[in-house]
Amino acid sequence: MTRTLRTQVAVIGAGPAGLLLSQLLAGAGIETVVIDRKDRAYIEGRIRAGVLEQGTVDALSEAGVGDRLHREGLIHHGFDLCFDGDRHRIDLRGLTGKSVTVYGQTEVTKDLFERRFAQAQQFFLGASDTRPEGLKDTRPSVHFTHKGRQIAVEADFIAGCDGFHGPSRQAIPPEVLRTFERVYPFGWLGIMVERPPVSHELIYANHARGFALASMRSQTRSRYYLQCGMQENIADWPDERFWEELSLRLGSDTAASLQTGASFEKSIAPLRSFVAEPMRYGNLFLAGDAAHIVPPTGAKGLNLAVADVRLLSRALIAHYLDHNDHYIDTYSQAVLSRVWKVERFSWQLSTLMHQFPENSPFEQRMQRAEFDYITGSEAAARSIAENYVGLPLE
Ligand code: RFL
Ligand code: PHB
Repeated sequence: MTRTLRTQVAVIGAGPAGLLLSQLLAGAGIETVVIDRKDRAYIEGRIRAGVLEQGTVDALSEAGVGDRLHREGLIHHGFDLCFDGDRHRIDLRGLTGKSVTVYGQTEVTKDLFERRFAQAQQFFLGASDTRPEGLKDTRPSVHFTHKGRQIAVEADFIAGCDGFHGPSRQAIPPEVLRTFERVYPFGWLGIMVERPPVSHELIYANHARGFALASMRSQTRSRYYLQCGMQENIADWPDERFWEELSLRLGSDTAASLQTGASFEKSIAPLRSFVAEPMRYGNLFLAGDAAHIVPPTGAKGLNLAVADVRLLSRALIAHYLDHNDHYIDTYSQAVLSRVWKVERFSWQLSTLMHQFPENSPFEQRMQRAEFDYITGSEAAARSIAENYVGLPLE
């Protein structure tokens, strides 16, 4: 027998997009039910993003989950680009007046979960076979199995915040949905280590052996990435090999300060640019990775998900509180206009900073010329900086 529940907004996905949307709507007195296929510990442990734009920090603060972020987040006023050993600082604050905050996605989701649980949010975690249905109806619904029971959640709207592989985007008929994609011919091999970072700011390096990134989560915990082949196996990357390769790519001056140790997480992520249009179909709205993916080079994925949710929450709040559907009707268009700009930046920085197997000497010279332009022109550096700190919401 199916148990049927009724809510205002059914949210599929309890990643940062779904949790924040639920939290923002709760602040306006709008009821949500959140459904995810994974459990809380799994979601909180998923190591991903590390850099938050000011707009993301503001959104989390407004949602009432900014306390620990303000206490523990590291404010960064710049970062380094390094090309064939030449290192250049992008002075974010000097060029834009803004900064970014280093605070892990794991911590963002922990803060959001804690808040949603404290407010007795209705969650169905560990759900399987989730299916959004009746998207063009006035009462769409989400069906799934939870602890062996069939559940149907009837809602006014469904928010598809279920990431790249989730069912929401797939529920949009193929003749309506248009997708755009670029898959990069390499991945990122990432490790986490309980050691102080090699530098107090992030370093993005393009070396003849491939890209490297020196990042961090705190003053004592570092996150490093190496460009690697798509077919590579983690088992072929014992820590010693990782440190050796990272030292080569960062260059001897930087590597001299590198504190190595045993990694406690190691994974390979593919790099992809992807956009699905439109982001609304009937009463289904897509937000975050469900609608778009950026390669991680610009640190934009989580920030983009938060920006979507800010616009979606505004649209739903205007619908319920002001009986105004203007923002609902313009949601897809407004979000996509910003999404494409962020896609462009992430693609540009990825193209500049990686070794592409297919690159001819011409493309290599183009990369070098672009790096020299950025380091020699304040206008070019400011363009990088204004994108990195985050474009305005609209
Ligand atoms: P998420 O986080 O993927 O959450 C989606 C949720 O939906 C659930 N789900 C389902 N639920 C029910 N039924 C189903 N059938 C379902 N299928 C899936 C999933 O379990 C999950 O809980 O998407 P969301 O919320 O849109 O958030 C997006 C971000 O997670 C993502 O964009 C970032 O992590 C990307 N990213 C980075 N973003 C940044 O802003 N700054 C960074 O520094 C940064 N670094 C990164 C990154 C992503 C990385 N990887 C591994 C892809 C570094 C890496 C290595
Ligand atoms: C990270 O710390 O995981 C990180 C930082 C910057 C990026 C991507 C990932 O551009």
